Amino acid sequence: MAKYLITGGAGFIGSTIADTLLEQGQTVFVVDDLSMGQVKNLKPTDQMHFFQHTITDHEYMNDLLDREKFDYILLIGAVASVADSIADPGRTHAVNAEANFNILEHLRAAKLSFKSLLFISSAAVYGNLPGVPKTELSPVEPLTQYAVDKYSTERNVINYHTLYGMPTMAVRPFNVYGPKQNPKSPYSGVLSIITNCLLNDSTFNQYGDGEQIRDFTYVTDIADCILALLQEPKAIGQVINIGTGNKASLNEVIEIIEKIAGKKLQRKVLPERAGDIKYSYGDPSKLNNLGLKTKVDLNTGLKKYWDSL
Ligand code: UD2
Repeated sequence: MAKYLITGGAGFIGSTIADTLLEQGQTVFVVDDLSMGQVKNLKPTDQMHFFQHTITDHEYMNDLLDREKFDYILLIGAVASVADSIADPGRTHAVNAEANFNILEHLRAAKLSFKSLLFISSAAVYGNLPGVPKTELSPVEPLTQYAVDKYSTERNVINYHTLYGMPTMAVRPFNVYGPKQNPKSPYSGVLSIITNCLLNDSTFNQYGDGEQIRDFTYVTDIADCILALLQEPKAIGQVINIGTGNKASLNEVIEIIEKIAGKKLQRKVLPERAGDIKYSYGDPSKLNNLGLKTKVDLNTGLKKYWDSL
């Protein structure tokens, strides 16, 4: 059995991955400052080691890496929202860029060996340039601090493979949804905000005309692909989109959820949000060519998500 480090492991995606690893009998170390993550997301088993700490404490992270000698490292801890990064670019940079750079650089300088490291970048790096679906070779246009930091860390992660031979990789998930996404923050993913509004009969603030396009991807699909990629030698040194390859407008998604919930969403239409991307969906061929693909379609995923609430 192997030893995994998950930064941000108490959060939405990180804790979903941790659940799967614990089921496999692996040992999981989580570092999370609980700014978005929640202790209740973590299964309290002997194999789970939780440290409530910020990844921006470089000395702390370096000591942990030296001491524990992880087999696999998952860099998931992040200011997870585009809007949040616009509100606080300084903190975003410290968490999403500097903390990850410190980890990479410490692994190199201290000559720590590990089996593989995966960084969760984002489809947000593609920005608003024309040309969809996005492939990994599409030009990038990081429009916000969130996207800039995701892109720069992604480059570092790949360069530490090409320059120093480290077994690293990065993925660009499209919009992730599903159980455990924290709806309390106004900066949470749109689907958790919508379901929360439906449950509480509160009004949903819709930014723009609702015709923005996204590829909504179910969280267990993201988790399964990530865990498979960690074991895939062909993924080393690569940047890989993770998405379904299907697209839906916000209006379409709302229509599906309304049917599932059996009620209408009250909406207030506001101007488009600064830094927002209009059309975001990708081509998952590179993932598929490695024998991996998402399994949960939007109708099934939204039903599963609604039933979990
Ligand atoms: C999401 C992820 C981000 C990144 C990216 C990759 C979240 C919070 N953000 O950014 O981490 O990986 O996808 O593609 O999951 N909207 C409303 N009302 C609201 C909230 C959102 O109308 O209350 C709109 C928003 O203006 C946008 C769309 O819904 O057009 C999706 O917004 P989002 O914040 O869920 O995600 P996005 O695509 O900015």
